[in-house]
Amino acid sequence: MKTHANARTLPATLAELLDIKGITSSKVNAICKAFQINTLPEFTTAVEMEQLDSFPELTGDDKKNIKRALKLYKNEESRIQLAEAILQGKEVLHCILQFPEVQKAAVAGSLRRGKDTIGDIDIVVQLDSTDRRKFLYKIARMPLTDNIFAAGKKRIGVVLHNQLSVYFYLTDAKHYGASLLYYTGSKNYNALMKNMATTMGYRLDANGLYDVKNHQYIATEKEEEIFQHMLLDYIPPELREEQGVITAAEQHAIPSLVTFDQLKGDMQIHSNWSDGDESIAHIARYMFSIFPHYQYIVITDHASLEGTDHVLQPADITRQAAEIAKINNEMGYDYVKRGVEVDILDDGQLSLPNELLKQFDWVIAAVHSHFTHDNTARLIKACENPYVHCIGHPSGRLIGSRDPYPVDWDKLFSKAAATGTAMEINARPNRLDLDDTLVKKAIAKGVKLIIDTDAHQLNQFDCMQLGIWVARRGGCGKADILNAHSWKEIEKFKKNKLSASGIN
Ligand code: DGT
Ligand code: CA
Ligand code: ZN
Repeated sequence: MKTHANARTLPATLAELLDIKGITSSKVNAICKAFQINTLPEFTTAVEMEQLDSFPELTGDDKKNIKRALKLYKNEESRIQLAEAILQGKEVLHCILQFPEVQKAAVAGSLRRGKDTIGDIDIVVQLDSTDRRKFLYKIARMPLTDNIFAAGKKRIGVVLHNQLSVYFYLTDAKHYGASLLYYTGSKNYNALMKNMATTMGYRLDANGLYDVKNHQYIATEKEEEIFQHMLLDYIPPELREEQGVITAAEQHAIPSLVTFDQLKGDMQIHSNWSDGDESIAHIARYMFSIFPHYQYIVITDHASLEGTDHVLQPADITRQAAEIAKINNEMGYDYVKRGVEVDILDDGQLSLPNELLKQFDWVIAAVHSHFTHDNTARLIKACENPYVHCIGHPSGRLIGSRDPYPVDWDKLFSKAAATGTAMEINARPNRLDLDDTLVKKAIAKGVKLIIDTDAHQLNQFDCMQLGIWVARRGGCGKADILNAHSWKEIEKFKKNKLSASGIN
C-alpha cells in the first residue's frame, strides 16, 4: 500500500509493517529471511501457522503486534458498504476538525472516489509539523478510537470501535494538494499520472510536482494546480481510475457529471400498499418538504396476478389509483405518479398482463427469482414488452451476500437501446445496481438510466446520493439520466418506445 523510508531491503508489500508500533525493520527482515518470505500472503501464512513462535528474537508483544497488523489487511468480503463509510468518514472528519491544530482536512481514498465498497478510510490532514504529537495524542483520546496501530511521522493508523480502520496522512500547507491527489488514488491512476509527469520532465509524488532538471518544486498547495501544470483539465475524483480519463482531460473532453440537484424525482418507491412502511399520503408530504427540487415521485408497489403477501392484485391496483388521484387532487397537480414493479417470470413474461400495465405511468420489470441462472433471455424479453419502461436492479447482486447472475450485457444493452428501455441504478446501499462499470457500458450503447432509491422507509430516500455516485463513476452526465429531466421528457421517452413497437 504505502512505501516506507527505512524499508529498502524489504519486499515492497511488507514495508508498511514497519509503521507498526514496536516492530523494527531488522525484525521483519530476519523473519523474512528465516522463512524465505517475499510477499504479504506468505507472511500471513507464516503467522497463521504459528511459525513465529519458533523465532526466539520476537517477544510476546512483537507477536501480538504482528498479528494485529495482519488482521487489518482485509479481504474483499470484509470491505464495507459505501453508505456506512460515508457516515463514519463524516464523523471522524467532524471530530478532527474540532482540534485547533488541524488547519484543513479532507476525505481521500476510495471513499472520496465514491466506490461502492470501501477497504479503509483515508483522511488527509494539514497541520504544522510541530503539532503532530498533539494531534496523535488527541486521536488516541477520540471517543471513536479503539486503538492506534501505526504512528509514523507521516501516517497514523487507527482502528475504530466498529473495527473499521482509518488512516490519517499528515501534511503541511505547501504539500496539501499533492497529498490529497496522491491519497485519493486510485493506485492505478496515480501510476498513470506519475508516468505522464515523467514524460513531461516532472516528478510527481505525495509531496508535490517537481521539475527534474533543476530540482525545482513547482506545485502544489492545491490539487487543481497539479492538473494545470500537467496541461490537464481537472479530473473529478470519481473518474480517477484509468488511462481513458487522462486522455479525455488532455483533450478537454471530461464529461460534466450529473449532480443530485439535477434530479427531478424518485422513480422507485414502495408504500404500505405492498412491502413499504408508509402510506402514500405520508410519503408525498415528506418528499415534498424534504426534497423541494423534486417535481414528481413514483410509487412502484409490487403487483401480480398471483395472490401473495405484500403484493397488489388487480382490485388493489384500482383502489390505489383512486387514492393517488385523491392525493394529487389535494396537492393541485400530479405530483405522485402511478408506477408498478412487476416480476419477470421464468419465461420472461411479466406478473401482470399488458392490459393492466398500460394503465401505469411507469413500469419497472425486475428479476426476483433464479439468481444463479443466465438471465439474458428473460431480461431481453422484458425489454421487448412495449409497456415496460425500465429494468429494475438489472444484475441482481446484493453486495456482500449475493453475486450478480450471469448476463450478456452487450446483448442486453443493445436491446435496451434499440427498444428504448431504461436501466435502473438502484441506490439501495447493498444493491448499487447497475454498478459503475455496467453504467459505463450502458451509456456507451446509448441506454438511458434512472437513478432511484427503491425506498421502503422514509430514511432511505437519502440514499439517492449513493446512486448519483455510481452514475458519476460511470461517467454519466445529465443527458444520460432520464429522471434528471421533467415528466414531460419521460412521457416522450415512453411514447418513443411505443412508436418503436408500432403502437401509437
Ligand atoms: P480501499 O481502501 O481498498 O477501498 O482503496 P483505496 O483506493 O482507498 O486504497 P488505499 O486505502 O490502499 O490507499 C489510498 C490511496 O493512496 C490509494 O487510492 C492511492 C494511494 N496509494 C496507496 N498506496 C499506493 C501505492 O503503492 N502506489 C500508488 N501509486 N498509490 C498508492
Ligand atoms: Ca482506503
Ligand atoms: Zn425489486
